[in-house]
Amino acid sequence: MSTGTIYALSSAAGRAGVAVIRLSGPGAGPALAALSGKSLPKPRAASLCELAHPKTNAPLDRALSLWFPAPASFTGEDVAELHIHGGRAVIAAVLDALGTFDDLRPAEPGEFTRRAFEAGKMDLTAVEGLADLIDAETEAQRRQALRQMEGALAGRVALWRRQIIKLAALVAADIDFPDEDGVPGGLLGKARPGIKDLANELEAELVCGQKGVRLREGLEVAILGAPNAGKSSILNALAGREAAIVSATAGTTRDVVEVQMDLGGYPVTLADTAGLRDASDEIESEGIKRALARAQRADLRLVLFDATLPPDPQAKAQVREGDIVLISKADLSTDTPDFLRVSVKTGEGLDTLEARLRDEVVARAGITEAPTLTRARHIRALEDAIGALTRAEMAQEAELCGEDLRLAARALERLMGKVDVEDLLDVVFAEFCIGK
Ligand SMILES: Nc1nc2c(ncn2[C@@H]2O[C@H](COP(=O)(O)OP(=O)(O)OP(=O)(O)O)[C@@H](O)[C@H]2O)c(=O)[nH]1
Ligand SMILES: [Mg+2]
Repeated sequence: MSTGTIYALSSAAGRAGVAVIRLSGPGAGPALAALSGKSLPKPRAASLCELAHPKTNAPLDRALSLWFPAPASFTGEDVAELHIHGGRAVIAAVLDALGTFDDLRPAEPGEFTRRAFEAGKMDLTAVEGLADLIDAETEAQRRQALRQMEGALAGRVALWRRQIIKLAALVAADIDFPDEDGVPGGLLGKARPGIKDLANELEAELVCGQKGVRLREGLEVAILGAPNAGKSSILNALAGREAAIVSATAGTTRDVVEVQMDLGGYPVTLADTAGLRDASDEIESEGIKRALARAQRADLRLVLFDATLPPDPQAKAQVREGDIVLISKADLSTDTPDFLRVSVKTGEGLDTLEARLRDEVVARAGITEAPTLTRARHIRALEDAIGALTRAEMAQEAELCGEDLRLAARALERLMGKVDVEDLLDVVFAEFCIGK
């Protein structure tokens, strides 16, 4: 439980037109009154004030203040906001003045949001959605985070939980009236199809959930091929800048070179790697080891074959289902094999490659409109719920079935942060920066 009155700069650090300092807790009102030298302004209306240091009376800044009395505030407590000029010295002076109040202290990272959670203003998935919204770098990430913050995921989870509770009531009735319908265990038999349907629905959700997690974390695309096949040239062409060194010397790229891209709203990390061959050079061998490790964990791989050479056997051995196979340096050879031909010299095939990449990324991370799981934590909770539902469906006795349904409901409650949250909270809120 977080207590006392906290304050922090809630806008980004550094020079800006306006900076926002936020206070939350019982001391917020008295501090605002003392700094502005007048009584509290009308709730939720901007009011102009001259801020002065409470001890020395020296003027600090002319500011806008906002007053949100409890409980109608972000944290559910008394909240005051100061919109001051965003110069570093102004911010430092106002924070310094706030530090002179005995009952005020600087906020911990995420502490404002934590108070909102503890006041029941947000469930844990909404808190995570807010953290993701602040961190969102692409359009698709922003949409996903906003939906989650607005409770789309929580709404679905609550619906599933209600279904489980209904099924549990049916099973409990079976314990109380075991011979209902003249058939022993009749009600348990009635509950079974519902349990199975729900387990299937959650199972389908897991598949979408993997996409949600990928969208949140970003996808990895690795570029593989023989030395000199033109991998770095492709990376540079896709990135639109000279991120990696290109040269006619085979074995130029040693380390993994990464470029972050926004492909149609989806975040992608493109990784150029060392050309695959049996290298005797120690540094190059290490580079090849890294290339293979990267290829292993990549969501998608581009495998290049030089149009002027016979297909390289080591690169060929790497090709697996789902990879995009490319023929590079298409300008140097007119052969037309069945693969996508590209040339960075003439630009041939580059648009097609980009469109293909985008399609593949959308297929792996694309979310349509349904809210979805976005974190490993959500996936685990859902897997626990599915496990418990599957056991419940197979249970021969109503007591055992009821117990597993209870466990399934508990897994969903954990997802929303309603139970077993203590160790989770520190992890979730540590993602926030101070002032959020
Ligand atoms: N004509 C032509 N030359 C190309 C093309 N793409 C790459 N090259 C040339 O091929 C050579 C190797 O290109 P890189 O992009 O460095 O190849 P790489 O696969 O990264 O090579 P390593 O890092 O050594 O494994 C350079 O001289 C490039 O200019 C192309 O589309 N057409
Ligand atoms: Mg290279």
